[in-house]
Amino acid sequence: LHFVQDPSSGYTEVRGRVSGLAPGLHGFHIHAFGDTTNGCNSTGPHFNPHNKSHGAPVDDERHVGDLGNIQANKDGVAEIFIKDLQISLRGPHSILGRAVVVHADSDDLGKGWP
Ligand SMILES: [Cu+2]
Ligand SMILES: [Zn+2]
Repeated sequence: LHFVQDPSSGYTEVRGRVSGLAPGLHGFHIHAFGDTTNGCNSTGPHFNPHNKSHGAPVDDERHVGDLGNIQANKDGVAEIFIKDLQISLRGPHSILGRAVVVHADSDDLGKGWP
């Protein structure tokens, strides 16, 4: 995965590909800590510097780390192209040193799952 931020617009692009997935939707988040020694557990909660509720990437009420779902094709490959205004590569919203987590399950985008 590549993360590139446009300094004028503030948009951060996430581009790349994840393979080895089950076909379908998978939650895709930035978690608070870059510690993967105990799998997903040691990466902490979704990166949430403003103490908001979980949501969809397009929602105002969302965690900064809420990047929604990625979709794997029948070969288990997800092509990723996300543009997001909340994650950043510097400042208080910086995701540097944190973890990118791809979940086995889909993210319901705040409609009932943390
Ligand atoms: Cu997550
Ligand atoms: Zn969240």
